[in-house]
Amino acid sequence: MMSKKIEEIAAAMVTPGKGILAADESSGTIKKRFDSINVDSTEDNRRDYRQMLFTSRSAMRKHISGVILFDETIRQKAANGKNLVDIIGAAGSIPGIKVDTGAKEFAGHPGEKVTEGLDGLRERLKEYHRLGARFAKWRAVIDIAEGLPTWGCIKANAHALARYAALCQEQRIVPIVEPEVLMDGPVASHNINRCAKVTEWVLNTVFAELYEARVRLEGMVLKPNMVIAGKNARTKAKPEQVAEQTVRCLKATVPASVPGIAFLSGGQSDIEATHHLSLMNAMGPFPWNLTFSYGRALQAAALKTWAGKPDNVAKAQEAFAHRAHMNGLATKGKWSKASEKRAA
Ligand code: 5MM
Repeated sequence: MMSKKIEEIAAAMVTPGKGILAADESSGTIKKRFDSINVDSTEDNRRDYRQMLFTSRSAMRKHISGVILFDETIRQKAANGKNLVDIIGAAGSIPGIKVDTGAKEFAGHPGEKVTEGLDGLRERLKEYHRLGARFAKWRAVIDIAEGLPTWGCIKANAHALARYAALCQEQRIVPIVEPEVLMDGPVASHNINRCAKVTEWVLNTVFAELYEARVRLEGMVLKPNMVIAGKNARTKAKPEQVAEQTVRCLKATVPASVPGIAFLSGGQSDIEATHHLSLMNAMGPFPWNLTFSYGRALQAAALKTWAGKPDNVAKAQEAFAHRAHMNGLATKGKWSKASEKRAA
């Protein structure tokens, strides 16, 4: 019964036509985003911004299956006194929560990080479930650089992801398992082939750890990076190469019992992230649904349009709805550059 419920939630999170809004920026990250539009990162501004997203009716109802929240947001009320969590639920979307406490310097491994947050996690999950969260997220980051990543870093992060996922399922919460191979590597040799090798290594390690931790794959969602060249790579890969190599890598590593894969955008432009997802879905069918769990690639246009001004709320919601719609098309392999124009 317990696992059946988890399986149903996981399936709903990756329904074709819909995807996940990652709105769980921690204090440092949301400040960076607000700095880019010259808005102070106050509690009220953060609330107003996120309220603007969650009350964007057309986006939320039609294309957003779930929203990942930060601890502050899951406890916050909208200006009219309603809980933000209830606003998300009323739109037919599932509230989720980021439960890791951040990627920290990994002792003995210069240049690498390990994600923390396992201490007290069982109790925190109980509270988040009471507050309305039905899924959670934990993000591990893996850097590509000269001599990196190390086996020690991949193993430690995969182990933590698996322990987190098992605890979530124990508490009837669907774990989003997010091992992110970063695009920001400083080395010019960080091309698509290197990303493919590292991503395959990481995903194989993560699924071995999930198996040992007795995580039910039917009740989880994987949130990986796409296989893509690093930002400083000498050669940039074509969209078709990104799609082909990502699908090849996932087929080689992700068991068919996983219901869905919701990609992160990782620093890709809005259009790139949509284009890549659409190309992949056009190559299907696959054993799992392929969808989005974007932060920047879903929010960038809306954030810029909002710019902290109440008068801009309606326009910002339109920008968000447009991006959500485009990515909804991409989950069915039906997006094209013409769709952007038609919708505009
Ligand atoms: C929304 O950003 C999430 C939280 O990041 P921090 O812990 O660094 O504040 C982040 O985990 C996000 O969910 C993933 O990176 C995917 O977002 P992008 O922007 O890469 O699609």
